[in-house]
Parts: sequence; C-alpha cells; structure tokens
Amino acid sequence: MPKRLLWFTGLFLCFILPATGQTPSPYERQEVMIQMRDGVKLNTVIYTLKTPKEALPFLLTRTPYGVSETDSPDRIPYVKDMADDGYIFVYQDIRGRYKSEGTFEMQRFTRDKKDPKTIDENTDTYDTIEWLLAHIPNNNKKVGMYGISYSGWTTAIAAIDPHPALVAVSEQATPSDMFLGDDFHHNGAFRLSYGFEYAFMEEATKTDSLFPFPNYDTYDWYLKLGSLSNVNKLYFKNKLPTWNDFVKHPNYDTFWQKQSLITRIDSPKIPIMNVAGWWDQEDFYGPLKAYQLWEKKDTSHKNFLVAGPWNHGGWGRSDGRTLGNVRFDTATAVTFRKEIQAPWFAYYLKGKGNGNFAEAVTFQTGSNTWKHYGTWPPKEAKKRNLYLQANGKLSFIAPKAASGADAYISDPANPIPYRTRPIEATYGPGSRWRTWLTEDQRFVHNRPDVLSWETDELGEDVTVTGEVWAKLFAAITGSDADWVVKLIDVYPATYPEQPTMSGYQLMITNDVFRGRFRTSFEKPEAIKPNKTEAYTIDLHSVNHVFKKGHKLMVQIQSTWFPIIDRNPQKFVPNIFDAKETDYQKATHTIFRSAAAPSHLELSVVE
Ligand code: PG9
Repeated sequence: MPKRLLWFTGLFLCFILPATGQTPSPYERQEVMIQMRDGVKLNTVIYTLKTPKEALPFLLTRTPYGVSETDSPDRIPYVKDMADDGYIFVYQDIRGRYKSEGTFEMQRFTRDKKDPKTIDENTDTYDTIEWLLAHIPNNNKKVGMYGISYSGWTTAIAAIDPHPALVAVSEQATPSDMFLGDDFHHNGAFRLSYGFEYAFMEEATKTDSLFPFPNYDTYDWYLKLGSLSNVNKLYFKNKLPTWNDFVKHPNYDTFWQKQSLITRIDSPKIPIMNVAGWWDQEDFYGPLKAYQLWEKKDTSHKNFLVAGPWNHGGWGRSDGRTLGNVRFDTATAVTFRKEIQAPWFAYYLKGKGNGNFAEAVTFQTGSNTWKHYGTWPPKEAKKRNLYLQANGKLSFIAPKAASGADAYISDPANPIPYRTRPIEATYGPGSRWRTWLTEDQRFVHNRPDVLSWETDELGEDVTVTGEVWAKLFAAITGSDADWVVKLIDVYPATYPEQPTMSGYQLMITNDVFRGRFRTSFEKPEAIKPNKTEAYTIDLHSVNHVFKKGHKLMVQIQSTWFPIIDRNPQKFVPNIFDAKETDYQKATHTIFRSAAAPSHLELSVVE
C-alpha cells in the first residue's frame, strides 16, 4: 500500500500500524507464499514467538488491504492483549490483491461445491489452514480467525463451512447483504460515493488507490456527474467489474442473493463472536444480521453478540472513550480488547478461563454503561409507538384526528448533503467520513426539504434497547421516492457537562428506503402518484438512554447525497440508465392521522 494511504484508517491499515515504543519484539516474522489447490500462491505474513513455552494456536486474518507492512502483533493495540498471551499470528493477502497471485473478485464465495476444482475465499482459507498446520512448528492444531469488515466477511464465510481445525471465529463488522443493508446499498438505495470510490480503490489497481477527484468537496463533483451512466462513459469505461455489477443488478436478484449471508448462514458450527459498532458508517446491518441468523439455529450457545459505541472498526484502535463529539466516560475499546476479545479466544483456542460468556454484551449509550443480556434483543423490552403529530410534535399517544399531514418538496437538483460540506473523498486526505453518523443534525434541521418532529423535554429517562422500525404512511407526486428516517437525541439547550453539546442533535439510528422496493426487493414497482402507501423501514437495533431533559426527534428527508444516489422520483426500470431529464422535483407528504398514523416502533425498557 502506498505510504500516502497509510492514514487511511477506515480500513485495515489502522489496525496494523505500530504502537509507540520499540522494545524488542518477542515475535519473529516470516513472509511466505502459500500455494492453493489451483496452484495460485497467496502472500502470507506469519509472526511466531521466538521462545514459545507451549504449543500455540493460530490467529488468522485475511484481507484485501495489504499485509506486508503488518507490524509485530505485540505492537498493534487491536491484538496486543492476545499477543502478550502468545499466539501464532497469520496475515494473508487474499487472491489477486497486493502480493498475492490470482485474480481478485469482490466477495468471491461462489464455488460449485460439487466441483472440487472450483475455488473461492472459503477454499483459500481451508488450503491456508492445511498449510499452516503442516508447516509451522509448535502449533496446538487449533485455529481462530478474526477480522473487521472485508476481513470480517472472510471470517464469517470461513465459519459457514469451517476447516476442522478452525474452532472459533470473531467476525467484526462483516457485511451480510450488500443490497439490503451494507456498503453498497441500503434497502435498495445505491450508496453512490461509497460504491464508486470503493470499486475504483479495489479494482483500478492491485493495491489500494484513490480516485483522483479534481475537487476537494466531492458533493459538487457527484452532482455535476449527472446520471449514473456517465460513470462508465466518462471514467470507468466498463473496466471495473464491481461497478458493472451495480449497473447490471439494480434489483435484489440472484447475484445479490447468492452472495448474501442471509442465504448462506445455517446453524453455527463453531463458536462465533459477532461484533458491531452503533455508529458504524459502513457495515452495521451486517454483524447484527449475521448474529440474528446464526441465533435462529443456535441450540448450544455458540453464537455471541458484542456491540459498542464505535464507528467502523473503532474497537480495534484508540481507546473508545469518544467518537466525534460524543463522550462515553470509559475506555470502551480497551474493555472490548482486554475483557471481551482476549478471554474469548483464550477460552476456545487455549482452554483458559471458565467460558462463561454472556449471550450479548452491548454498551448502552446515554447511561454509558456495559450491559449483559441473556438474549438479544432483550425480552424485557416492550414495543412502544412514537407517533408523528401536528405542529412538529412527537408523542407516545396515537393521533386521533381524521386528517393530518406534513409535506416538503424534494429536488434532485439540490440534494441534501449527508454530512457537512466539504464532503472530502471517503478515504481522502482530511476525510470526516469516519464520524459522520455522529454529526450534529442541526446542519440540515431548518432546510425546507427536511421535516422534524420532537417530543417535549423528557421528564424522565427513556431507555430504548432493541429493534427500531419506522412505519410511514406517505405519498409522492412522482412515481418513485426515497425516504430517509433518523431517530435523534436532542441535548438540552444548555448543557454545562459538555457545553459544545448544547442543543446537539445526535443521530441514534437511521436508514434510507427506496420506495420502488416497498413490496419486493426483487421486483420494483412504480409508486402511484398521490396514493398513500405504507413503508416499513428497518432502523436496526440500539441501546440508548434518552436522558431526562433531552428530547427525542425524528427527521425525515428524501435525499442524502452523495452517499445515496439521487432518486429520479420518476420510475425508470434501472436508475443506472436514467436520463438527466428523468430527475424531477416531487412533493412528499407524510401522514399523521388516525387512519394513517406514521410512527416509529421503539423497544422500550421501563
Ligand atoms: N467496508 C469495507 C468493505 C467490506 C466488504 C466489501 C466491501 C467493502 C471494508 O471496510 O472492508
């Protein structure tokens, strides 16, 4: 990886940069090429203890982001606690990336199991484990696997069909479904800036490279790009397979379904610890979904969930005391690494400790405390509906009026920036991508195309633990529409504890839904203009205390640019082929009457 990308902390390198202090490492390093069943060799860095006192297990991680500069594990905060205990650390470039041979394919998990000659990331993991067991001395014949995001995904798929020596894995921020909730789409809405920049980064060259934006503020660049067909016409020239797949598969077809963990996960065959960050800007849906799917068939307490107040991979670096402007009082990432991750692997790989791990350990924001649960979501949470009301009010009492609605005009020519401008390139110099989910939403609060509803100041704490859903009754003058829904904690106007947070509008959860998919993600349907329809939007899980004196707020808008591509608001079969003239202004109406009571369904713990 070029040095200029070393700060590129959203991804893997942040976890391999050296910690300060250079006392001699107890580990020694070797870099080898390991041959796979089809002859392709994968570049692998192996750290072994110079003087091991016992046979040790392996901890394997497989990544597309380059392993050659990986420092000694005792110098990497993410794994230092485990390194101090003693493991054999193995880092591998996946097929086609950096120094590994072969061709890279985005999330390759497509082999035909009946044909022994076919390969994918799962067979590459299997072959690597075979080689390690046979060639690295002093191993205890057990392998653990872990990793964040792409490496979380290679971990998750290894667990679906595990090598017999693979005995415990921790997938952390794995994507589960790239059409429904992770990096490339959310509920069918295309994540334009992420999809464009990531496809270029991984597929333009064998090592990571940044798209050469001429503007620092990419908002203008994406707006000027116009319709999505200009991407191939002007820049990618049909050469990037991932972009071509976005264009070819605008709906939830077998391409997405086959790749999804939703169609792959069955009962957990080995212990799995799923790890998620409440403000993960890339893959938050993924680990929660993976946990939920494994949990359905977990009869022997093999499946675990950990969630904390982190952005993408935040548990692997820094101390986790803050995120953006938000404070958590305690070093949440240190707690994860020392008290959760290290003992968990030590038990399953070395037989240390009593293995008495809670089903779900989640950090409750607001109260800023760790909580342990026997189920997730916890059974004690009760569903309570929070209704949109007249005059921008929000309350737990259902509306009684026969009519009631609020409206705004959404204009694709003037889309709402998803974060404060300048919107730096996602992984570009100075990018604030990693903390955008914690940004103060006052920057859009008064736009005419953003509607807000809020409760009175709370007389007592309201604890929301578990799933949140939005149920909107809405109409549009066009024939397609996006709905972005945000649940916000509004801090008191005067907040002496942390004056910079006075009046702050902190998003607790959010998501976007592309209206054409309201009845089916496989078969989009035009919306009938001016017809009131129901939209159910998964706002995922939270564990948050809205404190006394704060308010709950809901904001709704229809653009979130350029993280989400602009919806033309006129139904076209494939938005990647939309013409500039297809993009039209439309009026969006959200109903709040007795018959059409738009609301959020919260899981409230009394
Ligand atoms: N979010 C990144 C990613 C994972 C899997 C596929 C595509 C992108 C990552 O951080 O690795």
